[in-house]
Amino acid sequence: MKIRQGLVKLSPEVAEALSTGHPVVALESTIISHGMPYPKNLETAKEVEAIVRENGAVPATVAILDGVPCVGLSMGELERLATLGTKAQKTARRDIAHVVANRGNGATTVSATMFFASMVGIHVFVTGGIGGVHRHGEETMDISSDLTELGRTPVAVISAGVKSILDIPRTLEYLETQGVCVAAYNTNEFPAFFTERSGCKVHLFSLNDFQDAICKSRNLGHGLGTGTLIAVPIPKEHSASGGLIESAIQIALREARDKNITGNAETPFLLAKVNELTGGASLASSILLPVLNTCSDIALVKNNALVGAKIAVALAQLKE
Ligand code: PSU
Ligand code: MN
Repeated sequence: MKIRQGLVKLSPEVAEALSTGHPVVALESTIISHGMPYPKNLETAKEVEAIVRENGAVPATVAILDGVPCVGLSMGELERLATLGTKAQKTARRDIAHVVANRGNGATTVSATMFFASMVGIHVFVTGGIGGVHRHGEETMDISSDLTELGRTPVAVISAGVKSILDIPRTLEYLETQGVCVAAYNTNEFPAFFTERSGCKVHLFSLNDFQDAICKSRNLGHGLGTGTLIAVPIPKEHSASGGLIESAIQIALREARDKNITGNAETPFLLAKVNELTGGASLASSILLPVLNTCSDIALVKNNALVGAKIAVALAQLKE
């Protein structure tokens, strides 16, 4: 691993883990800055890091602070990012150069986090949900750069799938075009984030399969070079609250269709409507993102952290 001095800052713990082959799990930071209000965001970020540690891996939260891309944040840095909230710039791949050049503070999305993870040699990355193809994306071309990143960066992304406010079947089509291996954890159906089922079939993987497939995709020829998307279905104990949110999403989608609300007006409409229907607290900030960060979101990201840490540990053992 060769990183030009000063380009990316590794925390001492992450640097040590990478140099000794200890398992490391990357974590994104848009979920912290834009996904939840302070102090819930800080609390959740700390809990997710703790779950990764408890399961034998080192967490590496990625963010750009004062123009310096950081892989692994200290408690002070995590606190700073959490209090900055939406003042930190939501940073996807295309925004990286701008934030760095302006010595700004950037919260990395899935695409930017994958980029930095891969750059420093981290192969496993955990998040809540990834971006996808928006509904009516065939007209608006609103397709998250998370999908193209998965097509070009060899990192395994563990998530709960894609929220149904997005177009799940088209998201999977697009990932197929990008050559991305999409798998679900212990099932052959891609989950719909808040519910176990989307109706879309994908590869079924168990823990051992992941280990094998991630390694093989890296080692085949010059490496496939693509990422892997691993979707973990919502745990049974949260399926009741997840189901309620999903029903609210379906009602909101119907209303948007009836009122002919489309294009970039649709996501804010859906989020506000679901918030109203579920009596969700403080979702105002999430209007900025195609996300609904609720209690179920937090439960999901924690569950993904557990699975991701296990995959990272299994991968590290395989290399020995
Ligand atoms: N989906 C979620 N929660 C999130 C995001 C997506 O359920 O927090 C965030 C992630 O950081 C993801 C980004 O990478 O939104 C995608 O944004 P866009 O659609 O603008 O590419
Ligand atoms: Mn977009």
